[in-house]
Formats: sequence, structure tokens, C-alpha cells
Amino acid sequence: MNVEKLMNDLEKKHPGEVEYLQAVREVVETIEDVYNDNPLYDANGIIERLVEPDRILTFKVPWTDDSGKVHVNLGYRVQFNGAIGPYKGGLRFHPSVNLSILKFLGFEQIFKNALTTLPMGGGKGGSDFNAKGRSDREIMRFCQSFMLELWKVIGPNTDVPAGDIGVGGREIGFLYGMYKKLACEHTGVLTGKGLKWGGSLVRPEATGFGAIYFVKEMLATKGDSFKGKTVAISGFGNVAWGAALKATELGAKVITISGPDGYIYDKDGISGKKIDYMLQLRSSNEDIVKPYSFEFGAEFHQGKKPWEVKCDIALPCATQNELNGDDAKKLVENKVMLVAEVSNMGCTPEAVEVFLEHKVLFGPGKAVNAGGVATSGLEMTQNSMKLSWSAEEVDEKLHSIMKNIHEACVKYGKDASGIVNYVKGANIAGFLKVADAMVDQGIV
Ligand code: 2IT
Repeated sequence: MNVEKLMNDLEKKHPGEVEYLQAVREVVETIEDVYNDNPLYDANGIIERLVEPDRILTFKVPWTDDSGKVHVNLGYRVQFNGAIGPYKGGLRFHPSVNLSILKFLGFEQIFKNALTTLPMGGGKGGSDFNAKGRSDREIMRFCQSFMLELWKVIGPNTDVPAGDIGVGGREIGFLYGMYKKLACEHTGVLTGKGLKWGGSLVRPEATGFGAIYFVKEMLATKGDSFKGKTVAISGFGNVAWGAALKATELGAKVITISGPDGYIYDKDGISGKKIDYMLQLRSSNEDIVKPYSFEFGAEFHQGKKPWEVKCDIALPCATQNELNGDDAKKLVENKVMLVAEVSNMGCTPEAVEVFLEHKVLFGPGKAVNAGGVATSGLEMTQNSMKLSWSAEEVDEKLHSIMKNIHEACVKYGKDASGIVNYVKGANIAGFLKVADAMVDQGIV
């Protein structure tokens, strides 16, 4: 493989798909050596086949608002790679959604899902729907219209969507109701379902909990722990919520959350009732965090990101490229010791470079946030067996999966001086599993 030639060809084929090209570049740069070490990969055209999705479904999503006005959104499902299992990955509903973003997410999902050790291929989908200011009934009609197209290409053994930004328990409920009506069957076709109709305990918390379990392992390599650490978190949704809960439980103090409107700095720590309040912010459909400052008397910094606050650990939990090179320099100046992407590709390549250069422990999203999809995998297993595990059972499995992912990162990412490059480790471990499966299955 020649990285520059591959990237040049891809840029020509997919001009302007910046997030997708960024995600591919990061992976191919880190796997180049292991790729070229095994002549079977080149002989089977593995990388050329891996960077293109198996197929993409695009469709329109017409729906009517409460006043009867018609709206038309765009809908997508990217089925990226099915070498190790059914396509698996979330649905994102957000006005920023486009094909480049869904292709980057689907591409990352391939390696993330491989890291979980569960049999899941990579996929992603979503829509440019904006839920801000919408009523629950409008969200329901949108979800129903979306499923009217999506159901044709999904199934419990072909493609199993879940949530992502803008898609939580409420939306999964509306989507599932429509799928069930169309397919005339009750199956585990979506994950993140409600507990009373096939969902798994701990799935709502799983992305955040898993991330904290992973970071706990990273800290342990330095003989350290969460106890007494200050943690800056961005975002305020499901992922940020789970991370805040578990970090607090392990003795850390969470001092920030953020939204598109700015960030909250709570010097007393965001714990207990304040963490529950995040769920209220999410269900209001307003997409803002400012009300927290009225409710609990903390500082609100309009239009700013939390990375200017002094902290020991920074956890981007919002969206891609939310932490850039300048933010990274600021964090390093403020002596941050560890940064872990809980959002997918939360840091720009410039930011990652700053962290690696300054020997800040850095965890990439596809390893750190894999607990979400891993627990989706556990939900699929429970659905297939038609039984439910206890919260303790699920949590214990999640914990051990995260430990294993950490071990895999160390195995493939540790250099001669003992420093672990988690980006490299995660990419190589995920790649090898998928690539070997593709070799075994022939050129298809
Ligand atoms: O980015 C992710 O891994 C998710 N949004 C979860 C996907 C899933 O299928 O649970």
C-alpha cells in the first residue's frame, strides 16, 4: 500500500468528503506497516475494498409538522463492511448530517466493532432532521417516515441500527413501532430499545461507563486512578451523562458540560441531581445547557468550549472535531494528563499530534467509546436467546470487554520505549480481524 497514492485516488473519487477522508487517512497511516508485512492483503486488494462502503441507501423523508406544513429531509444508511457480522451502527439525526459524516462514522464503526470481539460489521445512518423546537408528535411522524424506507434494508441478521446524536430511547421507540408494523415481527432489529420491549439493562449508560472503564485502565498503566481528578466533559447528552455518572462514582469531580450555546463551569462538581438534570436538558428538545446555570447557580460561558478550563482529564463527549489544535495546546499548558475521545473522532488530527508530542495519554474514540456498541451486541445476544440479563451481568461483560480492548491497544500500540500509541494500537487490532476475515471470504 502506498498511503499518498491511495489518498490521492480517494480525494479524486470523493472530493469534499473531508470527515470521511480524515478518518481513512488516520487508519491507513497507522496500519501501513502491518499491511505491507502481509502480502495476502495486497493480493486481495483489502485496502481498496475496505475504504468503500458495500452499499449506500439514500432516500427522502417527507413528514408534516403540527401545523400541517410538509417538510422533506434526507435519509441514509451506509452499509460499510459486513466481513465479521451483520452491519451494526447508530443513526444520527442532526442538521449537520451528510454523506461524508456518515461515511466517516461507518468506516470507524468497522474497526470499533471488531475491537469489541463481538460479531458485528460496520454501518451508520441518519438524517439531516433538526429536532430543535419540535414536539414529540413531530419527532414521531419523522421517525415513522424514516422507517418506511429504512426497513427494506435492515433485519436482525443483516443490519441492526441503534442510536447516535439525536436518536435516543424515544426515537428508537418510534422507529421500532413502525418497523414492527411493516415487518409483522418482533425481533431485535434495533438496539437501545426500551427495557419493557427487548432492550438491555445498562445500554443507556454503556457508552459513558465503557469510556470510563477504558480510561481507568489507561490511568492504571501509570499507577494512577480517577480519585481526586478534575474532569472536563463536553456535550450534555446520553454519552456525557453516562461518563459523568461513572467518573463521579469513581471519585473524580466533573466540572464542565457543554452545548452548542456554550459551556457550564461548576466548580463544586456536577454530581447527583445535577447529573439527572442533563436528561431533562436533552428531552426538552432545545439543545442548550444555559438553563443549568439558573437551576444550580454555576457559571455559563456563552459561545465557548470547555477546553480552556484547567483539568486533569478531558473527555470530549459531543461530536467530531470538537477539540482542535489550539484547544489541545491550551489543555497542555494547563497540564492535562489524559484526553480520551468519547465522541467519534472528537479531536482534529492537529490536536492528536499535540497530545502525542507532549506525551499526554490519548485514547481514540473507536476504542474509548466502543462500550456503547458492545452493549448493543449484548442486547442482540439477549434478543436471540429471548431472555434478559441482570444489570450486574451486563455491566460485568461490558467491563471485561473494555479491559480487553485496552489490552489489544497496548499489544499493538506499545513502542520499544514502552509508550503506548492507542491510536495505532486500536487501528491495527481492529484492522487485522476484519482484513483476515475478508481474506478468508474471497474477493466479494
Ligand atoms: O458510535 C457508536 O458506536 C454508536 N452510536 C452506537 C452504535 C450501536 O450500534 O450501538
